[in-house]
Amino acid sequence: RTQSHKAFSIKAFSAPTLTQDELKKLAADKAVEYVKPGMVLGLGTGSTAAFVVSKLGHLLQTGQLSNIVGIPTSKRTEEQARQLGIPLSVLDDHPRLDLAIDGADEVDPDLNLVKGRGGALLREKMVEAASAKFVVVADDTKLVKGLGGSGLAMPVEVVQFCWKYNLIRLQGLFKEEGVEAKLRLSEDGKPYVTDNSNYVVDLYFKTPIKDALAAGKEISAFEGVVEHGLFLNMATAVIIAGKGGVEVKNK
Ligand code: ABF
Repeated sequence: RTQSHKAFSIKAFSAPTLTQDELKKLAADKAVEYVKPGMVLGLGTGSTAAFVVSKLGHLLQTGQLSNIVGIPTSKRTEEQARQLGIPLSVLDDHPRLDLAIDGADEVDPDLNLVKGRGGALLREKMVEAASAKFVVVADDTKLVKGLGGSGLAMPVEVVQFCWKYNLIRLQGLFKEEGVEAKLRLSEDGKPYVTDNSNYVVDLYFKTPIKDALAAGKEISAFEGVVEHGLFLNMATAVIIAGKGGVEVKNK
């Protein structure tokens, strides 16, 4: 597939001293410009998406925005949005969203993503698939040449029942990439449990995934796999903040 997206940069500032959090906030502020009154909005999860939720709360509280409904992608985000007074609903009542804004763990040159290190990939994928537009917010540390290329986890949500069986099958599927599969643990050493009461198997690749589309289909075909963290052909735009400024890449 050719890289057909258009990119442009806004170099309105020189930002060599900005922290990673400040870069995330810049990307979040840019994304919020896409939000218009009357929209049904997917609210992402993670530290970058939290800046988006926080900005939306501020705009609502100061009367600069009105009449939006948020669909949170996790219990954490629901809690944050509720505290900020953002009106909330669920997919069952709003099965078609206007816009979703969320972070990512990896972004490749075709705007395909790895998501889910924050553990919310199932609800994120459902909400973002239901949205007419999906805008990703990230700092430039998330850019990779190929998915899996960061060396960090690519998560797969699995049912708790016989999770090890799926861990072994996932490890076998990616022999060529030299994958290591690990059950995600919480800080207390117990298995991490998702908002939908499942476990997460994290896949660590030694080399990027060769064919992410095929890989996604193969992973999904395993019985007991609930969802995987490959978000392919879903993002309509990616907003990346780096030292040089904010870049908007459109699909
Ligand atoms: C969510 O939060 C996840 O899909 C992704 O795993 C994570 C990114 O978090 P952060 O913005 O904190 O890096 O978007």
